[in-house]
Parts: sequence; structure tokens; C-alpha cells
Amino acid sequence: MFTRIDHIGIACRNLDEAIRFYRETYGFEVTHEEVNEEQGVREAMLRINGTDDGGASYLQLLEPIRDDSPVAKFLERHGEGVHHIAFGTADVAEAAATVRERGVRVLYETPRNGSMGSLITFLHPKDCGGVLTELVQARTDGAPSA
Ligand code: CMX
Ligand code: CO
Repeated sequence: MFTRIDHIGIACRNLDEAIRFYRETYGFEVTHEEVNEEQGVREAMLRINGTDDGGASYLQLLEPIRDDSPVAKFLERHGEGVHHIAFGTADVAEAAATVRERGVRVLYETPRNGSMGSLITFLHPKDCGGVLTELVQARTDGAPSA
């Protein structure tokens, strides 16, 4: 059902500073940047391995653009740090339905828009041992680059 770690989401207060840290410390480069209004974030994707065809793994750096967004709330309560993990799947709706049958709350009735043209949903952290978990169906027809 899940074929890879698609990304690890990291909450930060200042996206540009976080990008600089990952570049200067590890040599990771930003492969994509976008604003996701619905999710309330400005984000950067740093590809760790693979290629942008649905098989890669990324770090997703997240800076809130609104005080009432999930990432802003997280920063207020926990400070900067790991916000969520994301598993990659070929069919997010099917994977979500399967996980729901196993007793885990799925947050969206239908998948929404994620990074680079992907489709995403989230599982409630309280049903996942305290880990906010995202399910990602990558766009496979050539994701838009930075
Ligand atoms: N990881 C683990 N636990 C978390 C969490 C996180 N990221 N965010 C909240 N929680 C926990 C809180 O610690 C809290 O637990 P306690 O009651 O034990 O203190 C509980 O969940 C409720 O926290 P809250 O601050 O009141 O948050 P909400 O219930 O309003 O929202 C959630 C929690 C998961 C429903 C919300 O964050 C959400 O809808 N997340 C999905 C969307 C999202 O995170 N978007 C940003 C990323 C976009 C992307 O990846 O593309
Ligand atoms: Co994410």
C-alpha cells in the first residue's frame, strides 16, 4: 500500500533560515517552493533521493502564513521541529479507506492538493501514537519544478 517515505514535514518560524541551515549543514538544495493557501503554509521541498516522478523522498520545510493554521498552532505549542511524516502511495483514496477501516481517523473526506501537484490526506495523530501522518499520491506525469 505504501512504497516510500514521501517526506518529513518540519515546522519552522523562518523558511529562508531553515533552507540556509539545510543547505550549509548538509548540502541539500531546494527543488521546489510554493505557497499552499488551503494548508496555510509557505513551503520548500528539498529532495534527498530519487527523481521527481513519484519515487523521491523529500524534506518539507513549513512556515505558517496564518496564525490559525495547523503549523502556527504547532509552533506555538511545541516550538520548531518535526511536524509530520508522509508515506507515498499510488492511490491515496484507496489507502485512506483501508487505514480508516483499521480504525484510524482520516481527516479529509476527499483528498486535497499537496506539494507539487500531489493529492494528500492526513491521519489523526491521536490515532497514530502521537505522529501526525500524511498520505501522498505524487503527481507522476512530471511534477512542476521550482
Ligand atoms: N503532531 C503530533 N501531535 C499533534 C500535532 C502534530 N503535528 N498537532 C497537534 N497535535 C496534538 C496536540 O499536541 C494536541 O494533543 P494534546 O491534546 O494531548 O495536547 C492535539 O493534537 C490537539 O492539538 P491542537 O493544537 O488543538 O490542534 P487541532 O486539534 O486544532 O489540530 C490536527 C490538530 C492534526 C487536526 C491539525 O493539525 C490538522 O488538521 N493537521 C493536518 C493539516 C496540516 O498539518 N497541514 C500542514 C502541513 C501541510 C502539508 O504537509 O502539505
Ligand atoms: Co506534508
